[in-house]
Amino acid sequence: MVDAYQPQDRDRALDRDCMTLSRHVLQQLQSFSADAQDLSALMNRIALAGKLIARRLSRAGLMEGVLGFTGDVNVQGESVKKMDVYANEVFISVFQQSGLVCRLASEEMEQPYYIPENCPIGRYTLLYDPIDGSSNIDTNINVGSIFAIRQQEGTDVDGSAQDLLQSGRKQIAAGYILYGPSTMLVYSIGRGVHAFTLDPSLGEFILSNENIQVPEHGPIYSVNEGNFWQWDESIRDYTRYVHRHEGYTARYSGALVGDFHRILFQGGVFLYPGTVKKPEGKLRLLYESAPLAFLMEQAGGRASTGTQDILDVLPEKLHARTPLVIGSKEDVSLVESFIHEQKREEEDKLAMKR
Ligand code: AHM
Ligand code: MG
Repeated sequence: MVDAYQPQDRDRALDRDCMTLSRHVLQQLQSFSADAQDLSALMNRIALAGKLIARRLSRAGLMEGVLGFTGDVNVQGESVKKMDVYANEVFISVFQQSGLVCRLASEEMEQPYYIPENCPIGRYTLLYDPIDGSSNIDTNINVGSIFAIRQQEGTDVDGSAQDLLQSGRKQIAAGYILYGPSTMLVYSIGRGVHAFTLDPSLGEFILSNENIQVPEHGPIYSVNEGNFWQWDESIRDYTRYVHRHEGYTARYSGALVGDFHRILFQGGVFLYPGTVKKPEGKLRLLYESAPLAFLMEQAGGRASTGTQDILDVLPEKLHARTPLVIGSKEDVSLVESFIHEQKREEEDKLAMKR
């Protein structure tokens, strides 16, 4: 016999379907103040950007002019993909006539982009990586977008963006969108980390995981081991350690957002250390490492350069890079212990010479 349908079942299902991103922000802040409305509207626009990008990615193989390179090289010296350009412009478009964001800074633009009509009242800057992991696009593997919101503290029209050269503790919100088998948006406004899944039938991001906590330790280590020859001895020692101990498993997708997402849910550590070719690593502080560090700390984990908390790093320029070690507390500490050990040995050697 089928159980009788209970009105409370319907209420629960409806309540779940109604927990949209904008409602969740307001609920978190427990306020309808202007600031709360702003943050809710900001997240709503970012969600719209995510939906537009997800839609284009889902049909990329069927459309002309979506996949492949543009032929240009960006400020980072990397070849630009057509999807990078599209996604970069989507974020600008969704904030036009919003009155919210005066300035946007991204991986794809040498200098910040101003939306003049928003600037008299727009009090926020959006920092973002429009398509993270773009090498995955042409083979239909997951990619993401990363974002952070900061209060705007300057209106430098010379593009130097001096006020952005502050620590990640200045972020008021951060998150990412993962374009995977389903599209997910994960965010924090400093009150825990929450994940939303895009329900295609509604066209809305609906709350799927609230108050995510990363395990204290996890089995995953995520690093591009093809760079082994380029690493410091300490990072080589760490990888030798996990190779020789039971309980570790390697996962590396080539898209930080996907690798981070797995660690957030299952525990472990992601590393992109400095290399011979890139002594500061590959990842950019302001719109890759710092937003994810904000999320990881909110989820009870840690993010480090190896010697300093990522959120304390002061960037010297807009597109500054940092080494990144991020994930479960115990696993980040283990990587750091190898780095400290190497430093100590080097100091001892120096002292002996004197
Ligand atoms: P991108 O933003 O230009 O795509 O670069 C960042 C990506 C990360 O998503 C990923 O972790 C890393 O670069 C992969 O780099 P590599 O191919 O050197 O392992
Ligand atoms: Mg990136």
